[in-house]
Amino acid sequence: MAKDLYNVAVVGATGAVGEKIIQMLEKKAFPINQLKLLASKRSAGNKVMFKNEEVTIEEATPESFNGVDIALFSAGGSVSKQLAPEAVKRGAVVIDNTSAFRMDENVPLVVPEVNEADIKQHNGIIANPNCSTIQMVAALKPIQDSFGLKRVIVSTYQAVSGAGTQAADELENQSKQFLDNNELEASILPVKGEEKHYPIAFNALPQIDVFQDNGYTFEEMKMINETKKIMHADNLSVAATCVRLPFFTSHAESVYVEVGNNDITVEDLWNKLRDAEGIVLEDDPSSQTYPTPLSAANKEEVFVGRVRKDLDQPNGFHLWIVSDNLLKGAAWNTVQIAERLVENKWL
Ligand code: 25A
Ligand code: L14
Repeated sequence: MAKDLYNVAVVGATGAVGEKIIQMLEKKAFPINQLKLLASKRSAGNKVMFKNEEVTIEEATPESFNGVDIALFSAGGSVSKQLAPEAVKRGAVVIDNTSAFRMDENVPLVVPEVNEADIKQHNGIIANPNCSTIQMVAALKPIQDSFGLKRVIVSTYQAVSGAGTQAADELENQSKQFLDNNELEASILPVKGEEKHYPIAFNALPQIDVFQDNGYTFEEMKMINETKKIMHADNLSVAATCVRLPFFTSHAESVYVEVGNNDITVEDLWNKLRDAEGIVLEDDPSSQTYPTPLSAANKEEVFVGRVRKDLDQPNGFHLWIVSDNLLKGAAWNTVQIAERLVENKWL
């Protein structure tokens, strides 16, 4: 049977996530007729290889989307707010990697292993969740389905690449400065546009994205609100503390959950996690087996280890969840949504 082919645009093609999207489209042999690579004026004219052919980066404008079937956005929230409606107006379906539309009730927020069917409800825009949220809900879904889920408390250990290519460059430069006994120059992290910047090299920063009036950061509120939306669980208690650490790739998370009853064992959780789509269980203390940011980098799956029963709370468990923030956390989840969109003919 002949496959339909689609005209696909990548917005933010030169960014940390955009580059990975291009790689995943090629790796997964996504059915592409024409690929348009869009970025800001700064990058227009640069060339990128796709399937052994050169593609020239163009400046993203409303007219760029004429004839585009699927547009994958990863150029920041303000670009999405401005250009995603223009793409939809021209007949494209947008899969958006920014926080611009995630909590809009007319926009499905999707992790295919968790809520694939929500894609069908789209009105032109489908949102890709926050990276830390994606890996957590992917691992919690099989637990929710089998045992119920009442409470989640998460602390994250997040890579610099989530904040873009400039943040990754900053870690590299500061690491050299530190080892050379020079002063550390900080101008990007914790948040590019904010007044104060702190060094990330050999440090830990308890701020990812901007502070909200309630004392939580926006990254923490994204984890709280998006988890409830994706898991269809308005009554789930969720608390988050998000911390940036000095490594380039993969987010790690220490997650405490309370399940629906007191009789569940670690073996019960292992069995469900072992069988779950997209999850790899790496959990054997006797052989020091557990995932780390380096071991998860460049892999598509979500890795889970250190599953323990709480010593005081009979329905409480602790888990360690690690995944590549630019792949399952962003580019792979986006391309996966695009795959499900075309396979199910939900375009
Ligand atoms: O606004 P937000 O939501 O907080 O997002 C902040 C940043 O997070 C990244 C992305 O950074 C974004 O800018 N990001 C987005 N979604 C993400 C996700 N899901 C995510 N990170 C993790 N998970 P980035 O630097 O990796 O990528 C930026 C991309 O967007 C393109 N772009 C910027 N403005 C645009 C635009 N595209 C279209 N129209 C616009 N108006 C950008 O292209 C890049 O592809 P570029 O040509 O501007 O960038 C080329 C090189 O220039 C560097 N650079 C970026 N910003 C500046 C800059 N250099 C100087 N000054 C700048 N202000 C980049 O390093 C890039 O390599
Ligand atoms: O909301 O700075 O998808 O690491 C995730 C990564 C926002 C920035 C999002 C970071 C982005 C965040």
